[in-house]
Amino acid sequence: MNIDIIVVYIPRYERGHEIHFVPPITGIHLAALTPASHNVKVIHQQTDQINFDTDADLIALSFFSGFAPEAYRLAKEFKKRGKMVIAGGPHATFSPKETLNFVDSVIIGESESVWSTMIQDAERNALKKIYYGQATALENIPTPRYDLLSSRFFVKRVVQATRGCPNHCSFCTVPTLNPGFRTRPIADVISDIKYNDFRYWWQKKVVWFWDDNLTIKRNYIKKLLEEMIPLKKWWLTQASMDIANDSELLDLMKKSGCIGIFFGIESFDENSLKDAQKTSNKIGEYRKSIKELHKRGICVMAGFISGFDSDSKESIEKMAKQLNDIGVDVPFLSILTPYRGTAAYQQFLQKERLCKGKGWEFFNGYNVGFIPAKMTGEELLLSHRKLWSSAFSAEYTAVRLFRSLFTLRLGAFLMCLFMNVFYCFKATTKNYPKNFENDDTYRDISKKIVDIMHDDSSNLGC
Ligand code: B12
Ligand code: SF4
Repeated sequence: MNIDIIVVYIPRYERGHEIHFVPPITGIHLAALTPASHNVKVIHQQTDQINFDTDADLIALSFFSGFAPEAYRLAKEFKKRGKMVIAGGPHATFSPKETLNFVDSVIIGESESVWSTMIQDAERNALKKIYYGQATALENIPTPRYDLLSSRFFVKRVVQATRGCPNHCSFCTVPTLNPGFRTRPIADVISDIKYNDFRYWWQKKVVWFWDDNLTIKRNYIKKLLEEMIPLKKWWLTQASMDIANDSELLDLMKKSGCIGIFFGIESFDENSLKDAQKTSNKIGEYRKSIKELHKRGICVMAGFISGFDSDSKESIEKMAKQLNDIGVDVPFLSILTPYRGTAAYQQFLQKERLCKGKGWEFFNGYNVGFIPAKMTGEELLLSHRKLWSSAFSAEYTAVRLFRSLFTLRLGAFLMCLFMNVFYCFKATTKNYPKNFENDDTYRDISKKIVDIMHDDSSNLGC
């Protein structure tokens, strides 16, 4: 059977990305799990054209909530051409009933336990409507099919060593999507890291862990890092801020080639952190924690969210300076987005604060899909854009780059330089985050689902 796995995407900037930095792991992981008797292609809509006249028998769509309207558009086009269409990923998992309006079959949760059964059923033309994936042990996971990635991705080696996170941040679906914290055998992870059939030196050098929270289980991460030392790679991941108190871990991170850590700092406001149930973040320690990473030359990337109930226009706009003051090297600035499967979603639903009539395209992390507490949705959007523009202004970018020249090791500096220039270029050429109020591409498709998208009976088992 011919299978096209499509990782769906809607550009989140007005003119898209100038360069495609790092790919998702989902498509190339599913391709690696596919029995060798099938022909599989992985199409990342972010970089590749969609071919509706493909010879594929089965179209497998993976998508986040913000990309659901495009996934539904693709599904309609493929169905028109007589293809079998299936869907999985975070959106289909939490909105299976809605997704089934457009596709033949949906997988809820992780797919390792059911992917080959699903393919067999498709071959027999006997797909079930719903497949329930179990969160299984992460043994025998094959190396992702890096060979199927478009040459347009700058970095290619994305790896996953663990799944899940023991924390329960109110806006995050990880605890429900990937229940429990599970680790892969270290030998398997090392074998992914040793895959080296890439064209450019940086693609051979960089290992990007797409884990939810890689450093949680200290014994495991320390063993993994010991094994990574002789490989002389440059690696990055996301972690909780409390790692800053574990100097043994930080030293090992440095020794094994860590160049970047992403922290979800989220906010400079105590009440917002409480709202977010982000108990591990201590505002008074932000600067000191970042310094601990800088001491080892590691670049600190950090996520900040605008739109918590305590946020005002002023507090949001102020963050551009605050994040520079505490030493963040690369900021990621998003708008609070209540995804299905989170505590935040339940709260907004109960308080009738979800915007009726706004489709899932508003749930891409850069638009407003709920009613904020202290301002209007338009004001929140405007404050976020002001924050984004000033954080990536030439002035603030120069401050970060100048500091990083003296604090970061080579790989970390190069990455910091690259990412800051990437965002600063967007800001100075006015390639802003896309505002869906001004874009009606998905209006018709979204109109069809706005009545059911927040209907809780659409959730069939998560
Ligand atoms: C790595 C990651 C990223 C990376 C890579 C993005 C990407 N496109 O993959 C980066 C940092 C760029 C990123 C960015 C964002 N992310 Co992100 N990210 C993750 C993370 C931590 C891991 C995902 C992953 O690779 N897992 C490993 C792979 C192997 O598993 P998987 O994708 O879940 O797929 C499994 C199953 O879902 C299933 N499956 C998936 N698709 C399909 C399709 C078919 C047909 C089948 C059969 C099965 C199947 O099979 C797989 C194996 O079990 C998740 C958290 C999580 N636990 O999911 C958040 C997560 C996916 N991200 C999320 C969000 C919101 C975003 C942003 C919008 C954040 C923002 N505010 O900007 C941006 C969007 C950017 C973009 N361009 O896509 C949300 C999505 C929620 C939702 N309902 O949509 C998640 C769940 C985190 C959360 N907050 O809850 N992210
Ligand atoms: S620490 Fe990160 S992965 Fe874990 S629940 Fe919070 S946001 Fe999600």
